[in-house]
Amino acid sequence: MSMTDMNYDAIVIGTGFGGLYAIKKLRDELNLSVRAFDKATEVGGTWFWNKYPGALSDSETHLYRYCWEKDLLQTFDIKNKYINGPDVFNYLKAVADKHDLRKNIEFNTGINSAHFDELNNQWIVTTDKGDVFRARFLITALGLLSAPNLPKIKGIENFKGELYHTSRWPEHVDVSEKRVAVIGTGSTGVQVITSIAPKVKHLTVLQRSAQYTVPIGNSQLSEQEVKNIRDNYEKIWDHVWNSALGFGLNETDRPTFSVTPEERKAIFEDAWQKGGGFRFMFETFGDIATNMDANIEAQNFVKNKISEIVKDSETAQKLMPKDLYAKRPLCDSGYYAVFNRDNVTLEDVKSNPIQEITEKGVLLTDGKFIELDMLICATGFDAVDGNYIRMDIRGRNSLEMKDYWKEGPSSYLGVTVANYPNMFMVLGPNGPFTNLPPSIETQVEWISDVIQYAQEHKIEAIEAPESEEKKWTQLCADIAAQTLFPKAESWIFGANIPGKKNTVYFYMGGLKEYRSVLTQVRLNNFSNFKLTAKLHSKESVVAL
Ligand code: FAD
Ligand code: NA7
Repeated sequence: MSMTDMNYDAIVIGTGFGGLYAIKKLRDELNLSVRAFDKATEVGGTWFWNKYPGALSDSETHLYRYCWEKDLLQTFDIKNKYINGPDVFNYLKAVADKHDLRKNIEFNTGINSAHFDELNNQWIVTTDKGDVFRARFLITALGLLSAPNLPKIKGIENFKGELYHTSRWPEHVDVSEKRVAVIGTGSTGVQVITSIAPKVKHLTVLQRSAQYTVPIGNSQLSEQEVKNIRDNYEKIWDHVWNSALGFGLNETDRPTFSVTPEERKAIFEDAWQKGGGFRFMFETFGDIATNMDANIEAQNFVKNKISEIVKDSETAQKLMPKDLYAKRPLCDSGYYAVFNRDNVTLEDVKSNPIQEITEKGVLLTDGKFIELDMLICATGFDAVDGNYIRMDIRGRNSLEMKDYWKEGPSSYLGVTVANYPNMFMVLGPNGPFTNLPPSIETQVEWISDVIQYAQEHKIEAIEAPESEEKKWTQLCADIAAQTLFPKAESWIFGANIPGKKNTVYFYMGGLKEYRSVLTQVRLNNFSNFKLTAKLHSKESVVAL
């Protein structure tokens, strides 16, 4: 490659929902030269990596896609209410094919470092193959649930059986007739456990925290239902853009205690029958996520269901969550009933922790040894900033991002970071907590607008001031504090990783409000950013 081949207008890292749209927008609408990179060997991001049995989106099929891709909506198969992992992967591959995006992507290529060159207002990006690329703009679509959390358990490296993390699931794994254990009972654990239980010889679930989960209510869509979606697409998305969560729900503000106990039970029961985790939390009552007493009502409803479903009372007791109902709401395809199977055992590894993993299996503290052929870690992710701090990212004055974010990550609008000019994040820290494709689209379109503005006004560097970043971080913290989410220990606040800063990682003000803030910044011509233009080879700051 010649030096000019290594110079681009924009570099995109990551080729999931975010990166693919960024390539298309910048290349096809702004006519920029774009180079994209992914460690993966194919597009898809989350859905390339998470090929574990039972992988399923819990956003409904017609909303877990791009709103702008209207042709594929008409032609791409919509089978079920919820789309499974392989079908999301196929959908994203179809998007890449249709728009010929692969020609801009270097697969199997990790980006090790990205350094800002202040003299030239460019990013210098180095791959794991040692190649160096330059670009004015850097778009980091690294994924917020993408850096695997591998549990540090004594002896895990000695295990001689098959060992997998769900987000690095290889093809052709056969679980049938094997003695399998799963560590982790989050969204992923719940899916993988429910899916493999009927196939394995014996399944041991190693549960640290019990979970509230409700039925997903997945079903095949009738031709008429698919037609309705296709015919009413604009209306459906209009509703999404004007909602807080972007899940297509009827978000209610009805208070839990505005109805009688009988009515309340009937409303919960109705939601249970209909299915959907976000529906159960946000379509039943408007205060479950904000009012402790309301939250307890929802907790009790699910706990009663556990008692009804699980036949063995000791197992049912172990499955009773101790925490608030204030993690990302889960849904399942028959999770609690799995524990009625003769080939499934539940171990509470909070009261009886894993002491050691040996060549042959797992040793618990009480001396019980579980012999295994396969150990599956459904132990989640170093979420949100995990992939950022794994990279060597340096901004002005060679400031390392992992140092800048030592006290917890910060951003302005979830997209930009002070001291890191011309770098734009998709789903960066303190971005919206929603069904994610609508937020990704919102951010990519805004990023494209900023870049277009910079190009048209000959601005070489655009950067969020620290004051705006501080205000945004405070706003995110204030909004989160009005909810119960910070009180439950989960990845949403960084509580799942030992040593990770327990702080705010999301803007919980809702999609509609978020979009309106972004629109306002754009209408004001990004005047609250530091915009640096190059005039007669002398730099001048044109707006502060
Ligand atoms: P990702 O899809 O995570 O893509 C990031 C890409 O960046 C990856 O391919 C990675 O390899 C690449 N990358 C990262 N660092 C580097 C580097 N240094 N060099 C090169 N490449 C790099 N969201 C929902 O809204 N609804 C759901 O139902 C839902 N279900 C989910 C289920 C699972 C199991 C998981 C893990 C996530 C789920 N999510 C869901 C969240 C999901 O991650 C987002 O919806 C969406 O797919 C994120 O897209 P993205 O492009 O931002 O990131
Ligand atoms: P989660 O929700 O972070 O769940 C991880 C699970 O793994 C959870 O039950 C953890 O218990 C458990 N875990 C993690 N480390 C350990 C160790 N060392 N020992 C025992 N158990 C452990 O990740 P998921 O992949 O399920 O879901 C993440 C998101 O992806 C999800 O919300 C969807 O948006 C998609 P803990 O609760 O910490 O006690």
